Amino acid sequence: MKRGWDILCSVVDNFGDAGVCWRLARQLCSELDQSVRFWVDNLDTLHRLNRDVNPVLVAQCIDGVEVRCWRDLAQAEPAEIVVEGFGVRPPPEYVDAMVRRKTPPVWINLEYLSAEKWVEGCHVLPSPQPANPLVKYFFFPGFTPATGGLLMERGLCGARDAFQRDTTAIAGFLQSLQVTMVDADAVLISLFCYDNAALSTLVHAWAGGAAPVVCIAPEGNVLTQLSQVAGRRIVAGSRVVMGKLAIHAVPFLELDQYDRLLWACDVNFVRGEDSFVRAQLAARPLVWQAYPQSDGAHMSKVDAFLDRYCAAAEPEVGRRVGTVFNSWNRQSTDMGRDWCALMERRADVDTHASHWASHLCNGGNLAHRLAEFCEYRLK
Ligand code: TRH
Repeated sequence: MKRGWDILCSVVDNFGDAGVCWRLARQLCSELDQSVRFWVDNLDTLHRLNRDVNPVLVAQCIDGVEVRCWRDLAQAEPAEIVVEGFGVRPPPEYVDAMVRRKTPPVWINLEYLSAEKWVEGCHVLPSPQPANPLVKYFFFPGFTPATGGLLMERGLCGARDAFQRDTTAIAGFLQSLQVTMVDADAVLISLFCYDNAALSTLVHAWAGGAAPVVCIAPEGNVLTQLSQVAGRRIVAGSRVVMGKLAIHAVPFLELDQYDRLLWACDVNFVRGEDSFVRAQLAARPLVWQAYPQSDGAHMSKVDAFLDRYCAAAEPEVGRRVGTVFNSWNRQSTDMGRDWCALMERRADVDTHASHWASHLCNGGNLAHRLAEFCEYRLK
């Protein structure tokens, strides 16, 4: 049934919150024919993910989604389903209007992704609101049937496979980024990470290794870090050679282009939440940096993911993957050595990444599960 949705997105920092909420909004429209308003407080960030978004318009329709400016939310009549991304608080006027609705909206708090076991016990738990008669439901993405699943568009795996088989399409894509593969056997790596003290040792391992490496780094904090390691200024468009390593700095890509980058590369360094999921769905090996938390809580997330990711891997391959993830997240000087050990088993790591992606593609689809849950609550 066609329902009205309000998706509320506040961009605290970085791109992940907008990336996840925007993906959900698009998929609800295109695959489930839902009517979606997307309320966002930072149109500039959304514009970087999708250049069709005009950052100065307070209302516009993009990919079937009505994109609206957050400041108009207080005056809006709430939709049948309200999804707040990552606990963002709607303005009190809007909540009052939710209370006044004849049928209360289904109110969802879309949570952060974690592979930890406790997520299953909290998924779809109701949270009665102390100040009003509304009930909010926690909706957790996750890797098991007892969670909300992952965001993945219908046809994603088919499009990825077709692209990965099409060497002309890959060459054309790399050319569009002005990346030249001087050596066809070079290991192609995309690099997206938080500030990480282990980057220096990794770059030196790439530069001094036996195999040529091409590292594609989209614009952002990573270019500042690479500049420090290389001892020269690296900006979008720069190409820097250090021994066996060629660094190509490219502009920040739109979401769909970024997917292509992940599909094209042999290994993807990703971070946070959304690029982390997209790299898994790219069916290529990944190295994930979790969003660092001062109390070290991110390491539990890394361990929980590794438990699932490596469960079906050959033990030695799983061990090497785990060692690299740990060194990267602990920002250890062992990172260079651990990377080399991982690459010794490159073929097995590739196969494992491909099996994992198939496992995910056959698993839960978040947009569909969320729509089913809301429909059930509305009936
Ligand atoms: O930007 P992030 O660090 O976002 C994070 C996470 O969401 C984290 O959970 C949250 O707590 C923190 O912000 C505040 O990393 P993430 O989640 O991978 O989001 C990056 C988005 O940017 C993702 O949607 C992919 C997209 N992207 C592009 O579209 N083009 C690019 O060139 C790059 C590098 C990324």
